Amino acid sequence: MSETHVPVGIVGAGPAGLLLGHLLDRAGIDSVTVEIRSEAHVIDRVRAGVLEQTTVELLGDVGLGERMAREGMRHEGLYIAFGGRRHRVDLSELTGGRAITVYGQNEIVRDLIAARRAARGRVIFEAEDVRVSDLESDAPQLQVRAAAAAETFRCDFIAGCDGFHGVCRAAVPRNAMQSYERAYPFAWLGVLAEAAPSSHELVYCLHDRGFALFSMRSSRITRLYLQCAPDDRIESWPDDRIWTELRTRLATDDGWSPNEGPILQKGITPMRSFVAEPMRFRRLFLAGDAAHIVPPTGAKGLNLALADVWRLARALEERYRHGGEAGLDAYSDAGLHRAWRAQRFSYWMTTLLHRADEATPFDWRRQRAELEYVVSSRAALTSLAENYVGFPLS
Ligand code: FAS
Ligand code: PHB
Repeated sequence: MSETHVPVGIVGAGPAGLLLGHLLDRAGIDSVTVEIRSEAHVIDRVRAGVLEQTTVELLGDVGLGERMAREGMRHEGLYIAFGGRRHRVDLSELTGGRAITVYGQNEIVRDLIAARRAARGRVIFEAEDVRVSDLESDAPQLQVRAAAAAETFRCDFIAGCDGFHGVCRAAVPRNAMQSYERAYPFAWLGVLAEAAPSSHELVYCLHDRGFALFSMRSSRITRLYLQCAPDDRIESWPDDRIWTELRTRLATDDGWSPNEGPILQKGITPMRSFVAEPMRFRRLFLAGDAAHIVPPTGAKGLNLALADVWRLARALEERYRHGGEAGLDAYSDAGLHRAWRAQRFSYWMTTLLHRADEATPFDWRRQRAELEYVVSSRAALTSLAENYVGFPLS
């Protein structure tokens, strides 16, 4: 077993872990990233698709914007549909010119891995037996077994970027962290279809039969979601049933409906809200889904994860350059402020646009009245738009 010192040990090579390694490298701070899955798996995993303007600017500022600028799709608006009608939300007009960009999370991960490789950054894929320990000491340990060799890294700091089911949060003593959680009585069935998107902007839809979302990945690939039961199994959703349901829920009086085509990928995602407080235990810092989960209705998860590591990298740079701990000490409060604001918005979008089985006729009529208010009030539209395009980093 070899033991090496490295300033920062990063657990998880999702968007948060990879971006942190990249930002630290630009600041001249050495790190090692360990990931249990293969490189191909983390690249092919289909997840987020909507980037806040703030995220696009951040990636552009750190040399990761070239392909995104070429292949990403800037959207200045989106649609909210109900009662058979689409209502356009002019994000740009309502926010002084800000917008979102549609660019797949897996494309960001591909760009990040290429950047790590170009910088000869240490990213260990298919790591086994990943453990963090000695968290109460000034030199926490990160242990991995890779390619049958065991390795121990003595770190100054560990960044837990290992998602909701990772080892880092689980390693924090129970009495040192409080968690807040809400599980939703529905899930999302997501599909990737080889079909040219029939709308240039996203369509969020509430139908009597439940929620549906029309999104995209490119001029050839449509991304679609529909609300299903939390315990639904993908086997009970053959492709023709999926298209019948999407056609029914998304069709609008003006004759718009999604183009159909071969389904390339499909999966079911549970819906939950989760926050762990604080986002730090001694020299372990949690970032992204390891610290907080939002339901994807507000398209905030990835954006929050990247904002966390932007903040953590700045704090570590301050620590290594000037010896200051102020940024590290402020990391958790600043992260939780942004996370709870995104939790509020994501909860609101989720309850606004999903059909809850236990809803009473009163709840259903009130939900409809809320939708009618939102699409007819400039104040409500502005609130939706500013939350959707995202707030400046802080
Ligand atoms: P990730 O979960 O992406 O990465 C964590 C990594 O850690 C993984 O690669 C995992 O394999 C690894 N890991 C786990 N345990 C480990 C261990 N013990 N040792 C080493 N490595 C370990 N967000 C948006 O902003 N916009 C959207 O449109 C959007 N849509 C979504 C749609 C779906 C279907 C889903 C599921 C999520 C969506 N999200 C969206 C949220 C999503 O993108 C997450 O927030 C994002 O992946 C978080 O990134 P990370 O924190 O890096 O966590
Ligand atoms: C996506 O394109 O995958 C997507 C878009 C908007 C969401 C969630 C996911 O709210």
